[in-house]
Amino acid sequence: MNTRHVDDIWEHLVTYSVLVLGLIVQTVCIDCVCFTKIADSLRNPVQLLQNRDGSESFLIAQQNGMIVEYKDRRLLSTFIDISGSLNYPQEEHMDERGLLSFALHPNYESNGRVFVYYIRKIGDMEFATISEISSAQEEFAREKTLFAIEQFASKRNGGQLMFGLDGYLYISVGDGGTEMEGRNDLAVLAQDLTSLLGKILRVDVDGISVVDSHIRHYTVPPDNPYINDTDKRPEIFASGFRNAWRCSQDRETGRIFCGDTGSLFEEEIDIVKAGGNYGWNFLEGNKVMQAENQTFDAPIFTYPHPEDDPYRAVVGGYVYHGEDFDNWKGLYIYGDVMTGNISKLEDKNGNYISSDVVTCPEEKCPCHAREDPIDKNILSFGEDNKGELYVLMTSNMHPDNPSGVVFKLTAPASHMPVTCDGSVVIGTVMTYVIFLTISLGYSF
Ligand SMILES: [Ca+2]
Repeated sequence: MNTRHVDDIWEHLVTYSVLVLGLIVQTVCIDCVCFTKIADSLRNPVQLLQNRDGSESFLIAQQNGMIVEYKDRRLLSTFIDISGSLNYPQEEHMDERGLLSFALHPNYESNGRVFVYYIRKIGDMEFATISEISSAQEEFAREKTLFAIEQFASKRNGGQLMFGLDGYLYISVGDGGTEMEGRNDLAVLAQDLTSLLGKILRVDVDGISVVDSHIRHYTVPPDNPYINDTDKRPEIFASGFRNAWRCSQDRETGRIFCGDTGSLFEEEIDIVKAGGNYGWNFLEGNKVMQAENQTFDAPIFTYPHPEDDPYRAVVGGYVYHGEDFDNWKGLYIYGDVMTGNISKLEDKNGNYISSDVVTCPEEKCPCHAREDPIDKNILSFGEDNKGELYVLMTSNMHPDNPSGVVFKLTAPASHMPVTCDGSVVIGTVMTYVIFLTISLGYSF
C-alpha cells in the first residue's frame, strides 16, 4: 500500500466523519419547538377544540364564559356565551372560577350537543356545574344540568370535560376547598367515595335515569368501578385528586393522563385507571402528608417545587400522535402554569423521563412560526383533529385581561437556513460556509 493511498483513505475518513458529525449536530439542534400564533387578545384561554363541522375552525373557551371561533388567525364568531351565568369576582387576580372546560358530543356533527363545566353561584353557595347546552346561543336557556357540586373556595375548582374513546363523558373535579385558607378538613373529601369532590367521574350522556324522584340527564356505565356499592357514588371512576386541571386520553393506547396540581411540595402526572386512588390528601405526589395504612396508585412522574420559588402548577397535555414532530411520537407533552415551560415525558420501560422542550432559535423556524412565548403562563394545551398540539398562554392571569394567546407547536424547518422575505440569516449562512469549506478542504 503506498503512502498516497493511505492519505486518500485518511482524507475520506475525516470528510465523512465531519459530514456525519454535521448531520448529528443538525439533528440534535432541531429537537426544539417553534410557535405559530393561532389567536390572540383572549381572556384566559382555558381550552381549545377543533371544530368537526368540516370548517376545521378552532373553538377556544375563555374563563369569562365566552367560547369563540377562530379560523386563519381571525375571530369568526362567538360560539357560545355563558358569561351571564357564571361566577368569578373580576377584581381578583388568578381567580380559578369561571368557565373551565367544554366538550363536544362524539356525534356533535349531527346532534350539536355541547357540554360545559363552570362555576355558578346560586343563593350564597357556589357550584361546579356540568351542563349540556346546544351550540345555538339562544338554546342556553334550555340548559340541562348533570351535576352541581358545591365548592368551598375560589381555588381548586377543577376541572375537565372529555369524551373518552368509549363514548362516555369523563369529568375531573377539584377537591373544592383549600387547606391554605384553613379548610384542611375539606381536602379529605377527595378520599370520600360519597363525595364527588377530588374525583374523576364517568357517565353516559346518551340516556336519562331517575334517582330519588329527580331526573338525571345521564346514566352510569355498567362497568363503572363502584356501580354495585350502595354506599358509594356510582359516577366515580377514580379518586384522590387535588385538582386534576387537565386530562387527556392517548388516542392510540386509550391511556388517560392527568396532571394533578400539588400544594406546597410536588406536582404529579398520573395514568388514571378505573377504581384507582391517587392519594390526595394523604400524599402530595410521592410525599407523605398524613400517615395512612393504605396503598395508593403512584404517579408516573413528579417534580418538586424549588424551595426559593415555591409556586408551581402542572398543566396536563397530550400524548403526541401528530405528523409535524418526528421525534415526539408517543411522548407526553405537558407544561407548568408558573414557569411557562413545556416538557416531554418519555416512557422508558415504565420509567418516565422528563426533559424540557427548548424554543428554537429564530433562524431555524419557518417564517410563519417565529412568535416568542417567553414570560407567559401556560393555562392549557389543545390537540387538533390530526393530533397536532397547541399551547394556550397568557402574560396576565386576570380573567378579564386580553393578553391570552394560542400558539400551534410547530416543528423547525427541515432545511436551513430559513429565508424570510428575501433576507438571509447571516449567522446561519456563515456556519454553513465554514462547514462546507472544512468538508471540501478535506476532500480535495
Ligand atoms: Ca397523587
